Amino acid sequence: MSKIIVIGSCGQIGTELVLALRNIHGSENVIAADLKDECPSILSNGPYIKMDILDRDAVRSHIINEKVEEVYLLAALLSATAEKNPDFAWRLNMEGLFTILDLAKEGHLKKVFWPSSIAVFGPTTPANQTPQHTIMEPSTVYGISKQAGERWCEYYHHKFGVDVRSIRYPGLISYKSLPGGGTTDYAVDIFYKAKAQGNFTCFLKEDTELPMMFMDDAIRGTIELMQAPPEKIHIRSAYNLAGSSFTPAELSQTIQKHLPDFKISYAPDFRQEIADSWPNSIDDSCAQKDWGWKAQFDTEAMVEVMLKNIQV
Ligand code: NAD
Ligand code: AKB
Repeated sequence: MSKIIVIGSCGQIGTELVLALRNIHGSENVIAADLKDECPSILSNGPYIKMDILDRDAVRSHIINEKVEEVYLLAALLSATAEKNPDFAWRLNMEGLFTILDLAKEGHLKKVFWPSSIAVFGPTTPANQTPQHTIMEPSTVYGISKQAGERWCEYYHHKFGVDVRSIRYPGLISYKSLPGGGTTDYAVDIFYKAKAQGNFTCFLKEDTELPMMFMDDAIRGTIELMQAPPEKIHIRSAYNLAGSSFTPAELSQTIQKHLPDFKISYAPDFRQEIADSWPNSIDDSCAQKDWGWKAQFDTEAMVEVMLKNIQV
């Protein structure tokens, strides 16, 4: 059985992705790796290694010595954190990608997954049903790093035959792990505050529509993309993927169907400008056509599962 490593495994996506991959490939074959000293107890059913993606030599040695064949590279700074530390965000988000793409180019890896984001789009992009191929002038350091990363993934595929695959994730909503510094994080926090205290102050304006997705769909989409035969993957930058789009006001109305006394108020901060530069909704017809993608959770279904599972 070939080995898989998930780098950035202790974050919002990594936690759930490691669990899903271990279910498919066996716990001992999926290595969780992260900068953190210890992994969350939820991942204690398999191997964990402390790894800094910026330590190129250590990453190379581990992957080559352990005969790892598939990498999921999730370590990054997200949009809000990146704006506070642009130099480091650029370094972290780009250097790690080159380390992994180079290992693949040298023949050490068979497949690479590296996530992109709706942040590749910018204020000049058509905001509604944003197409796969369109104007991309991102205005955040995070978006610039993701757009550059997409270009490099495509380049390594075309020039060197690297089997790298990617998705432009929307804002992800989950209850098993918390988000780590993004602009869409409000759409997770709102559930904790709704259950714990019955009210929530949102850092975005009430009418800020953004593309979102429930984590189960994101994990399934990631695995389906990685399992698809290479001849079906026609896009080697990153695929648009859509779940459901909503505003903070619409999300709070859906929550109120379950918790009628829930109240929301608004205090927009620096993240409003980031959100205003992103699309309202996404056209994912290329992913549907190429490898059969289809979201399963709409906003109502997502809200029901979140409220049922969040413990406060
Ligand atoms: P996260 O912030 O929750 O997790 C990132 C993990 O990377 C953390 O556990 C952190 O400790 C680890 N990490 C940071 N620096 C590291 C380093 N130097 N070496 C090793 N590990 C390091 O992020 P996430 O939400 O899980 O996102 C994962 C990827 O998916 C990122 O590339 C992100 O841009 C992308 N993405 C996420 C979303 C989302 O809504 N969560 C949406 C679009 C794209
Ligand atoms: C963020 O808000 O930064 C992320 C993303 C959409 O990339 N959730």
